[in-house]
Amino acid sequence: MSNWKTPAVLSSEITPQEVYLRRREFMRISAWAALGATLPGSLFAGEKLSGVVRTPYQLSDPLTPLEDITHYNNYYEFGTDKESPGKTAGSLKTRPWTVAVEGEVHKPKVWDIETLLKLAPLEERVYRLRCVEAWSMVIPWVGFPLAELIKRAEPTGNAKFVEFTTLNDPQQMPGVGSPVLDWPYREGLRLDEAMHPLTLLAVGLYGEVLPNQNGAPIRLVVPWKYGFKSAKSIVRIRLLEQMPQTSWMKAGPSEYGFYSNVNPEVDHPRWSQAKERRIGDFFKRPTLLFNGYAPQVAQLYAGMDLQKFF
Ligand SMILES: Nc1nc2c(c(=O)[nH]1)N[C@H]1C(S)=C(S)[C@@H](COP(=O)(O)O)O[C@H]1N2
Ligand SMILES: [Mo]
Repeated sequence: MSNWKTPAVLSSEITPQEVYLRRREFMRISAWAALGATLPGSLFAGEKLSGVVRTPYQLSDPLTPLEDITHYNNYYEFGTDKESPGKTAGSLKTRPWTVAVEGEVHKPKVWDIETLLKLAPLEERVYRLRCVEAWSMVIPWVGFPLAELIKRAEPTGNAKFVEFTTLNDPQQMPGVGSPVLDWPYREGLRLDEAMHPLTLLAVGLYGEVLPNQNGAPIRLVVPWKYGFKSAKSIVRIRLLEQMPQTSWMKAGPSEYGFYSNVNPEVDHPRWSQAKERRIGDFFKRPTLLFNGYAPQVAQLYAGMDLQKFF
């Protein structure tokens, strides 16, 4: 992380006015939610997360405003347009919530979300998110490394891949009635990618509990891969010997490979990946190999033909 610096303050401590005003609005909503809350200590979207620590995993790029991060979303379970999740994901019930860790592990376990929130120190990390649709954002996530959870499961010698399965509940998710994807939404990583220190399980952003539309209560963030690899609202993590099928591979095998590393030189069959539009910017900027994380992750793919393993 030689070119990264630990900041003097958390981004959530220097929030712009807009964020501050939204936070007050959230706090009003949270106060109402607290009145009806059944579980003491439950955390709702917009509540401030305590004990968040500073880490060197920060970018100097200006942060994308909270308004854009929470109102320009891909979350197909809540509709395929960017505005729907922000309007309808309120119906997602994030408590009670469990995440099952199973498969090729010595210690399978069903984790309660409240326990997961205390598994490891919550870190703030500012990462770029590059969507396969050629736009990008800069997001101050709060979370902990996925490796912290996987190592507690003690993978067997057979474990080579990790499959992520997300919630599939037609009662709460109007989009799963549509055949646009094979539900539940499934994603996968190689075990070494999953154990990489950059790979995060996020539970918040801008210092606050994750808004539903961003994948509450817990979602994956893999900053060097296209955004669709970062599965939202995860309910199951399964270690496997064989490479799992993913929802996007099934939907379009020639368009979405298992790896899906950000690569300006490998175009999507229907559009170029050479440039991207940072949300909020007018001009496009060049896309960076591995989304700019090449110094940290390129060695994972040494000797691989990235045109073939796209
Ligand atoms: N369960 C689920 N996870 C998902 C998606 C989805 O439709 N369903 N969309 C993906 C895509 S395409 C992107 S770009 C990111 C967007 O994350 P954000 O809305 O928090 O920016 O979530 C990913 N995770
Ligand atoms: Mo995306």
